[in-house]
Amino acid sequence: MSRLVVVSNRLADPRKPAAGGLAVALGESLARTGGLWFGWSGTVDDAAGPGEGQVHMRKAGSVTLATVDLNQEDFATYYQGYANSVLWPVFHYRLDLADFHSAYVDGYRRVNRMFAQKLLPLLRDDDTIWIHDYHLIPLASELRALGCRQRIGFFLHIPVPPPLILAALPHHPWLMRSLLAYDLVGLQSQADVSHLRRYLLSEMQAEELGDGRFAAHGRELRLQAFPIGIDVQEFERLGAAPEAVQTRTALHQEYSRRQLLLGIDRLDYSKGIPQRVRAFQQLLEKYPENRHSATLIMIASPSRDDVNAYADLRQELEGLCGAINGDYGDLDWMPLRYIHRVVARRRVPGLCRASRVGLVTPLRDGMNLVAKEYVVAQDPEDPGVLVLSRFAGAAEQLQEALLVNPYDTEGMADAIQTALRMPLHERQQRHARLMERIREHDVHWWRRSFLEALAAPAPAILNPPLE
Ligand code: ADQ
Repeated sequence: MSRLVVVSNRLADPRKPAAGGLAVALGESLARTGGLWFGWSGTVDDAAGPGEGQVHMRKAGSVTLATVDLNQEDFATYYQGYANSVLWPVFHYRLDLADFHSAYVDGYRRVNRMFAQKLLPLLRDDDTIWIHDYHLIPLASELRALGCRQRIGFFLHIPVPPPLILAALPHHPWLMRSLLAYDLVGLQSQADVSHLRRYLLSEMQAEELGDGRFAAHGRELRLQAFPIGIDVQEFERLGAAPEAVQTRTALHQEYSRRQLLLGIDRLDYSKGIPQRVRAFQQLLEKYPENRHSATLIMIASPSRDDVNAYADLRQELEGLCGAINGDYGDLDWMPLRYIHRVVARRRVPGLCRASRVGLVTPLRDGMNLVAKEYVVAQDPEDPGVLVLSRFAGAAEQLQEALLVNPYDTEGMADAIQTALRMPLHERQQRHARLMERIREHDVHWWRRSFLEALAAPAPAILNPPLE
């Protein structure tokens, strides 16, 4: 069996309970074959010059973790700059928030090149390489330029916008062409595949060969949707553990006469958090019977605080929450509890289960794992209702959720009201269908199906060097 080499911007220890589905999935695949996990150490260290980080190697069980430090300039240009102030907003359709600077793209290229140089000597001939996410799009083309001929797959965790949005990205021909160095590109949804397909045809004059295969610039690329799932069994185990039960019981006691609504996100403008708060306000306004009886718990963990758009969002949200609590709150009831913190992973299932409504309302999201976690945490006899943005990748699979347009405040308030009033048999039916799909397409299915597709016979034209 060929060794798996996973490359992602950040790593997790595969032996420790992981904070999210991705770390679990990757850790497990690696532990199975004994593999190598390569990426940034998370440390910024100016000892080395730009693009000259040290590699640190350590073992975690059968997995070797190889990490590289970043110099301050690399961190500011590659990570904060091009990855999080250019690619993240553009791929989430927010051209207005993108901050284009040539120093950013230079840093991004430099770090991808450095990663390729540091990774290459660690590779074996029969390795299978699986590269993750927008930080590392050009990594395969940098590896190919150094002579790497191993099978390389790429999975993008964030959405792909329509071709004309991508085309607004300075350097998009270079960036998108670097995708051709991969043997397989995996995306979250059919919508993403359709956008990238149209980009390849219109901007890259690719030839469509059928079955998701394209030829361009003398190379062949395969495109396919692999919607990421969660580790259902692990999440169920977590839900049955004492901490989850305690969290649920404490919330039930505290809110015995009230219905809880829940939002859990990273504090990110793509997650539609202010829009959700406005919809909740509209709910209280339009359906006053919910005053004193509904409480929205919003847990938004700090994220990328040093990028301007995130600091602005935090201020906006604090103002909004304060205003709603001031306008509608009473001595014995606060409509909104806003918590700017990460909650311990073991408490997430309890929080979800105690909530009658799960609000997952991103403006754009590659998938959104919270939607799946919320459903899995429910009691099948008395399940809560998922209100889900149609613009989350998860909406393609989770059609039995109440699908909403997060830009339509009133429509969202109506959907929340429907969720709060939904009869038991309808909640049960919807929940059962959602569970079926989430169980079938769990994180293990995702990993297996991607790696099987990557192992499929090689394209006819394999790896001629990029010009
Ligand atoms: P993210 O944007 O980080 O991931 P998401 O899919 O929602 O988002 O997963 C977040 C994970 O972190 C979930 O497991 C959730 O429970 C946890 N989490 C979030 N906020 C938390 C908080 N405040 N406290 C505790 N835990 C919290 C990117 C893409 C997504 C895609 C994933 C996986 O943006 O679209 O689903 O990768 O591919």
